[in-house]
Amino acid sequence: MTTSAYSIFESAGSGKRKFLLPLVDPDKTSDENAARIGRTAEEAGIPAILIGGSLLTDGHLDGCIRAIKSRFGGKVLLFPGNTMQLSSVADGILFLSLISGRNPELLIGRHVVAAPYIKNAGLEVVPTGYILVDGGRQTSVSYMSHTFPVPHDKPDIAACTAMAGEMLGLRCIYLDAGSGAAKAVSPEMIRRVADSIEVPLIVGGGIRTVADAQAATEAGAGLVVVGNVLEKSPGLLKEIAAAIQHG
Ligand code: 1GP
Repeated sequence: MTTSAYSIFESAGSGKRKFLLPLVDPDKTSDENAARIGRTAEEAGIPAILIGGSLLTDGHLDGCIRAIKSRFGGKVLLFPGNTMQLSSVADGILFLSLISGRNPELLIGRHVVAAPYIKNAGLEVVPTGYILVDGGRQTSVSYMSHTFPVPHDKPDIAACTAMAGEMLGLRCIYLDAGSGAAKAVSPEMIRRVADSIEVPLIVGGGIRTVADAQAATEAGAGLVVVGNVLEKSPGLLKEIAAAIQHG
C-alpha cells in the first residue's frame, strides 16, 4: 500500500519525526531547477514537496510538477494561492482554510468551486487550518486575501485559533509568517500552538538558516516549510534536512 501524505504528517505530529518541506514557486522555478530540487530532496530523504505561490503568471504548474517528479519519489502537494493552482499531476493538496482571517471566500467559498475538480482528479486532500502571522512586513497573502495576520506577539490568539480549527475537524495547522517574512513565527507562539493541539503543526515563512529551522522544530513544529531561501542557496536544503530530520 502506498503511504499517504497525511500519514507522513501524522508521524511528524506525534513528535517522533521532524520533516523539512521545501516549497517550490512554479512562477520562479525553471523545469531544470525544479528537477534539481526534486533530486536534492530525494537524496536528503525528504518525504514531500509543496508547490504553489501567490500568483501563477505563466501557466507552468503541470510542467513544474512533472519536472520535480522526474527526480523525486515522494509526494508533491499543492499549496495553492488560489483556485488557478490546481493540478491533477500532483499527488495531493493542502486544502487550506484561512482561519486567521474573516474572509468567507477563503474560509469556504473557493473550496466549493475547487471541490469537484479535486475529487475528479483523485488528489489526496489534507484539510489544513492556515493561520497567517505578522512577519514584520505586509505579505502577498495578507494583501491578496484581504485579511489581517495574527499579531506576532499574540501567541494566545494563534493558539485559540488553532484549537478552534482542530475542533472543526481540520487535520493539520499551518502557522505561516508569509513568504520572505522579516521575522519568522516566534518559538513562543509555536510552543503555545503545539501545546494546544494534537494534529500536526506546520511552520513556515522567513526561515532562512539551519538555526531558524531548529528553533521551530524545538519549539514544537513537526514540519518546517522553506521556500525563498532555497532559490538563492540550494545547498541549504540538505543542511536543514540533515539538522532536523532525525529519529
Ligand atoms: C510561505 O511558508 C512559506 O508560505 C515559505 O516562506 O519563502 O519565506 O521560506 P519562505
